[in-house]
Amino acid sequence: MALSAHRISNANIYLDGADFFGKAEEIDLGSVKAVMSDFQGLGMIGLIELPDGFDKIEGKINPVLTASEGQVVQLTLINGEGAEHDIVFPDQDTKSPRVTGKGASTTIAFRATKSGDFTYFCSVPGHRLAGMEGQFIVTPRPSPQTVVEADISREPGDLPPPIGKRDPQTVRVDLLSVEVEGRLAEGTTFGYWTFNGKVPGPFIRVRVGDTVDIHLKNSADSAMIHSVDFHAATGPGGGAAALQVDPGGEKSMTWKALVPGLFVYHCATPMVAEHIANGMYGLILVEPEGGLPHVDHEFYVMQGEIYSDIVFGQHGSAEFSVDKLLNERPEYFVFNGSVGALTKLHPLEAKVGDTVRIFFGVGGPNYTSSFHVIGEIFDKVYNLGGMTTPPIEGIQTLSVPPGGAVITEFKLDVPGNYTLVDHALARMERGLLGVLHVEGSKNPEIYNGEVMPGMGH
Ligand SMILES: [Cu+2]
Repeated sequence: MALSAHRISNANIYLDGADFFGKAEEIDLGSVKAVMSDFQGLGMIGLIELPDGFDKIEGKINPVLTASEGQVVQLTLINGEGAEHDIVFPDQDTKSPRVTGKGASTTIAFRATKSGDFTYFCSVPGHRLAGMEGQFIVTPRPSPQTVVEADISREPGDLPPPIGKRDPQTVRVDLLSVEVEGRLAEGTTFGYWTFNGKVPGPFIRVRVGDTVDIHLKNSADSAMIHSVDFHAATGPGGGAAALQVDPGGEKSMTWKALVPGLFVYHCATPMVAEHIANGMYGLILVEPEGGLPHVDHEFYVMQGEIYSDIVFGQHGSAEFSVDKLLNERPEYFVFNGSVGALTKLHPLEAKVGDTVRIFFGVGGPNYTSSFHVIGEIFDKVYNLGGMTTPPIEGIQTLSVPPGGAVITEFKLDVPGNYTLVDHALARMERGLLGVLHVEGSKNPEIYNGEVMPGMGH
């Protein structure tokens, strides 16, 4: 077993081959101890503890540390005995302060700038010779072809057709967790974690009474464990208790859809908020018996926050910031994963006279949306995504919490552009905007005025 540091920009240290999910755990690696501290809570600091006599190790294997090129590595070194120690990564130009005395510790963070097979060691004279030395492997960045500005935004029309009338059955659902560098905004990319390569994940559609046969695969080039929690499922973790999947692995289970409604699903691997913030959320509709009334268009929209290390609008390759996440200070708010996803890239399209239904959910992970379509009134609303009570009618703005959803329906009477917003409108300035473009004949009886350029047109 080796201590390996996968993508620890937020100080996660993962132990290859150790099943540590869900608990803080001490794992004895023989000569070196790795302590997962406060694993489910804030910080998730991995500790390397040097027990008594560590510097007398002869011929014993020191932990192999791994990271990917460009990633931030954070380590805490704890002194297990009285002598002075430090840890040096000479090829990364990094050296910790010395720690003196039992229990003393130091934390260092550095970016793994070079890829290759390197060593780390203690620079106190004689300690390296005595065995305080280990391997530090930095895997190269993926080739540039895989980090072009991929459009990770799911199109709002990308959802399966209605189920309608049929008997309950078993429905196989395949999800693939993929970590991908994608376009966050013009000139800015972000390291997304996704279901099936897009944000939000695929829209899943079943009917009440169906059994979902979920198969979750984790891409072999993932750095993280991933999982899925269905809010539509009844049982531990909404499935996540049975569906924690290592990179390259696959797990499956079945669960029965007992209650109709629109539900969120999301990755539930610690730090859960990070996995959600990086894009791992989607919606599952459990249709009531007989299905929903016919409409002309159905759209799939989800809201989320992006906690990038670089500020809103700054160009470059943005990395996730755990500090901003924990302080609930997102740089970006987005519909369908990126700035412009529902304006420039994939606007919603309809015609005068059409009826539309928007399946709207909030991945979050932290902010409640005040969902509103400027220039429209929701004729019918399945509030909070519930479908066992009649819809409410004639609604302007909907409060949709993180991990919550809503179904809205309305008819289009007047041509023009209708703007999808969170009516906490400061978020529009951080990227949260969508457009429903409606073509057709004017309807002066309902709206009679000259629309100014750029204003709803
Ligand atoms: Cu995940």
